[in-house]
Amino acid sequence: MDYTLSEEQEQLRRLVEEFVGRDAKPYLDKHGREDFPWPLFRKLGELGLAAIPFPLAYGGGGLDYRCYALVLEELSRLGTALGSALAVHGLPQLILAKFGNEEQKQKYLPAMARAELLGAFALTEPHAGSDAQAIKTRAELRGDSYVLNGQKIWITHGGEADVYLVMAVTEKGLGAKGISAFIVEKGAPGLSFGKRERPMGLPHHTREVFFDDCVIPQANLVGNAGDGFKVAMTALDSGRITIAATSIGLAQQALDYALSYTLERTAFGKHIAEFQGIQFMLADMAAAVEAARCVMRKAAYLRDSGLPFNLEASMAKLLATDAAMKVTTDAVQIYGGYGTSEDYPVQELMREAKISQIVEGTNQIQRMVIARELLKKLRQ
Ligand code: COS
Repeated sequence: MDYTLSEEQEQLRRLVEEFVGRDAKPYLDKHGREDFPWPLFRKLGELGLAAIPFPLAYGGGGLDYRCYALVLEELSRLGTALGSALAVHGLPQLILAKFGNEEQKQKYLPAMARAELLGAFALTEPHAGSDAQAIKTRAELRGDSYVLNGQKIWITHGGEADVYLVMAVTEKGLGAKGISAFIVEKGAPGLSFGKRERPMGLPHHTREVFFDDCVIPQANLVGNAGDGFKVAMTALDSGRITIAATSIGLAQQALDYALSYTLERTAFGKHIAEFQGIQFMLADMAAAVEAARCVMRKAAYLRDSGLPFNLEASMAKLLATDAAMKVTTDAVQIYGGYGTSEDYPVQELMREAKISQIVEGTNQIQRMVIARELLKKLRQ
């Protein structure tokens, strides 16, 4: 496994760096982060960055997860506004690419790759977050339609997205085997959205999603009835690599801000970079970012090689988001009072780091997955 970037990867990184400097940062500085940044998302499509690891045959980039992670990391130097949008858009793409039938792939994947359609992933419910099997949204087959009733919460891109990958119960009492996955298009009768939620550190657009006798064609079932839990877990395994990548990008940015600041700010007649207390903080921050990056790249490498990777993906998510929390908190500390000011960027990065420890499986869930995998290996 090679930790250096190939020429192709370096070109890709530079393409994203230029996009961030030329388009994304000026746009977000001007318009803020409250609303979904549609022009930037469309631009990602034009640049061929909206479907990096998905099949060429359906308009995707056909690149590997290491490239995808690299793009997400570089984008997330802006904070996670755009990186997490791309990562979330990737969950329904992954599910359709892996479990969708030919008709579903043709219908959605090319348009999602061009960023003409935005995707969302709808699993979480008010009483079912970590315990994903406990979802209550029902889907009943009536004639040649499914009728959905229930509620989802904290849905990133809720109300904005065109294509929702929704997990719902098709047969009660079967636990995981009673859950199925569906495509619900925006505009489906009986689909509506709640008010905009304002989770700390997620810059834009999560909403509740309601299904009130929501009618969708039977053809919108993805995979077989009863496959939905495995479909969702499979997507989250890969999603955890992407959350690790976005967290590493924002942690690296916080570290870079802190490093520069220590050479600007003076105290007691010298730059604060001269104080060993500050130097030790910088060293620990850099070590945490680099360690997380190595594990994240290993998880991506295993996935690219067709090897089991969910243990490493959970480790990467755990280490990267904890590193992001530590590094951004220390960056605020190094900036002192200014670090808490909205006029400086590091407090926002710290807020974003906090939510990264919760989304796509809390870090307690990652520990459960890691321990299960370790014990499974021992029992084999
Ligand atoms: N990939 C494929 N299949 C998986 C899987 C995975 N990663 N994890 C579990 N499964 C399968 C199991 O093999 C089992 O199938 P069989 O009965 O055929 O063996 C089935 O799914 C049920 O598995 P299990 O009993 O282990 O499920 P649990 O309810 O114990 O849940 C955890 C497992 C906790 C790992 C799961 O609920 C989880 O990841 N929760 C967090 C959800 C999350 O990330 N939410 C955030 C949403 S997006 S912001």
